Amino acid sequence: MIIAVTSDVHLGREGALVEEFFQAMVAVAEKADIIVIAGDIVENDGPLASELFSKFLTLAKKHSFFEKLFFVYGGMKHEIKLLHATPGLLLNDYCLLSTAIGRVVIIHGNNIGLYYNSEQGEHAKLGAERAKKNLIRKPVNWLPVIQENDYLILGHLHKRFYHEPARIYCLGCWLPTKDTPNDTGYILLINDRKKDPFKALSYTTL
Ligand SMILES: [Mn+2]
Repeated sequence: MIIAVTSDVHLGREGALVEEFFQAMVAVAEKADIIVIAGDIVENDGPLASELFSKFLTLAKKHSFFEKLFFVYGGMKHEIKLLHATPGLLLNDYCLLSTAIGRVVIIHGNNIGLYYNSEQGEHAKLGAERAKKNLIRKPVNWLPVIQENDYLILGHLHKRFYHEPARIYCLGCWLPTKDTPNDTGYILLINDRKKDPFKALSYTTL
């Protein structure tokens, strides 16, 4: 199984890499069995965000990947409103996949004690590790009980890293970041048949 995951596109926000995102999705869609958007696909439910979101869905239908899409809720009520107004979408608070490498749990991350902007660099890794440990110790009612062996894939921080020992992958975003270009414009591919299952693809090389 090949899972494509990305998050925090923020369609409708000034500077968001919209065309780059569209093109990258078309490029990876063929390879992927499922495409998970882990929250914050849109900035709000305003006219620009709505228009760009419709454009994305039209593109998905045209290139035959609409049926592969799965949306995980992000951190904003406006987004949920827009997603709910669109018929035929697969939506949930999380995406849980049983794969050959074990369970892969994809959530946005805003409501598990991950703080945007307060956790940078190595601290982001530690913050994510702490959040996962908390979920294991104190399960929450909107998620399956998380186990240590689960791979946890997160958005929200707008940072991109793989914390391998803790089995946590943070996805980055589609907003321009001058200082840390490594965070912007990536799609994570998880191939559960490979020895090295995680591979991040940049839109610049797709
Ligand atoms: Mn975001």
